[in-house]
Amino acid sequence: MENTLTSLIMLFNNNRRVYWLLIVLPLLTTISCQKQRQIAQVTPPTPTPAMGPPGYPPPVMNQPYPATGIVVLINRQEGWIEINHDEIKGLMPAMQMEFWVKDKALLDNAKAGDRVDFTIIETPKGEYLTELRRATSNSPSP
Ligand SMILES: [Cu+2]
Repeated sequence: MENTLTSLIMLFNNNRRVYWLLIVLPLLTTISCQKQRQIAQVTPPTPTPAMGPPGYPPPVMNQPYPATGIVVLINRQEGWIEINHDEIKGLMPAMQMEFWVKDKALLDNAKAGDRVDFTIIETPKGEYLTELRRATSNSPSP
């Protein structure tokens, strides 16, 4: 074990490429995951991974994560909403992505272009949006 550690440290010291790999590989994985998500829009939520994105802890199951963002697209028929969201503290950095909603009626609370407050819950079966409302503050009034 200690030998492995020592050789790892040596590798780090001697080879700056390893740093690159450590930085670039997770980034690439994240990007390709996002692409897959966009292509496979009709697939139900994938199980929540045990690990969070780079720099984030593993998601806590069944804990509500409050979030904010701007609605990009709503698919009432399939029951998902695409949101350009700000950082969700403790869960993920800012990005544009789709969320499956627990209840399709939630989708009547907003339309594309709205700034929204919403809540995300992680379950072993996937990630769901459980609350959605138009933001009261910071919203450019129409
Ligand atoms: Cu996200």
